Amino acid sequence: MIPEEVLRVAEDIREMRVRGASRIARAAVEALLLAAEKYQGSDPGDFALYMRRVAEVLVSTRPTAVTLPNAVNYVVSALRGARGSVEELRGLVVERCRSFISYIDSALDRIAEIGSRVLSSGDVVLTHCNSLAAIKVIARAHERKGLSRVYATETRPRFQGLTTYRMLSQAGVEVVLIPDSAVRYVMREVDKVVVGADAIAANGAVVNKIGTSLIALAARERGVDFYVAAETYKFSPYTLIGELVEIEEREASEVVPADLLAKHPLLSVRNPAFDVTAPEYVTGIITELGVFPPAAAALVLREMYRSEPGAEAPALVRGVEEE
Ligand code: RUB
Repeated sequence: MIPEEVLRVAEDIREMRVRGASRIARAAVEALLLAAEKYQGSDPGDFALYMRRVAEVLVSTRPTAVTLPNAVNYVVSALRGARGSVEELRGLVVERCRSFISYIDSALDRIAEIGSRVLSSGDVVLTHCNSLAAIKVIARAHERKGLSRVYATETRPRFQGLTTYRMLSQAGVEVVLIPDSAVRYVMREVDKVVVGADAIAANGAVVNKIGTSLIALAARERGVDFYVAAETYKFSPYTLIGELVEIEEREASEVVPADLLAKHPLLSVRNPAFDVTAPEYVTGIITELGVFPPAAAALVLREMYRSEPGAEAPALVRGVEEE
C-alpha cells in the first residue's frame, strides 16, 4: 500500500500546488524518502517492487519536467541488482534521496554564482513564469552589482508571475509585472532575458513554460541576450536516444472558467503548458558546471549520465553520485 502522504504529494504535483521543475523533483524525492521510511514489510523483493510502484505514481503526475524521471530514476536505480535486508535496501534509498536533495541546493547556489556574472550592473532583465534557477541568478546579480528592474510576465493562465514578484521583491529587486502579450512591447527596454527550463534536449532545444519561445523570438529581433538557467538534471537523457519531450496539455477550465465553458458547449480550447525554444535563439545555458552554448547539450548529457547497456534509459547523475 502506498502511504496516503505520498499520494498527497503526487496529487500536489499533478494539481500544480507544487510547481517548477526543481521543486517538483525535490518533492518527489522527499516522497520517495517518506515511502522508504514508512515501509513495514520484511521481504527485500517486495520492498523493491513497492519502491518501483511509488516511483511510477510520482513520475506519472506531469509529463514534461524531465527532473521528475531523472530524480526518481536516480533514487530507485540504487536498488538495481542490490542485495541485502530491507533495512540495507532502505539505507541505499535514503542515502540517494539525501544526496539528491543536497545536490539541488548546491547546484542552485552555483548557478546563482555563475549566472550573476552574465548580468551587468544596471541591467533591465526579463523573466518568464516562476523559475527558481532564474530567480537565484537575478537575486544574486542584484545583490552583487545592482539591477535596474525586472519585467516578470504574469504567465497565463496560472499567474506564476505573482510568485516571481513575491520572491524577487523579497530579494530587494524592483519588479514590474506585465501581461505575457506585452513582452515584445517592453523588449526595447530589456538588456537580458533569463528564464528556467523544464527540459533541455540533446540538440540544445529548451522546453519551458508556454510563451518562452515567443519571448526568445522577440529577444532575437532586438538583439537581446537570451539565457536559460538550468541544473544539469534538467538535461533529458531520453532525447539522446531519440525520444521527444512530451508537451503537457492541461484542462480547458484553466483558460476559461468552468461555468463559462458550460455556457459554450461548442467552444474548443487548447491549453499547452510548455513550448520548445530552438537552440539558435539561446545565448547560453547557465548550469552548475558553467555556461554552455546549447550546441554543447549532448556533451553535457554524455558527461552527466552513464549509459548502462540494457537499461531503459541512462539514469545516474554522475555529479550527484560523487557528492
Ligand atoms: C514552471 C516553469 C519553470 C521551470 C523551471 O512551470 O516552466 O520555468 O519549471 O523552474 P509550471 P525551476 O509552473 O507549469 O511547473 O527553475 O524552478 O526548476
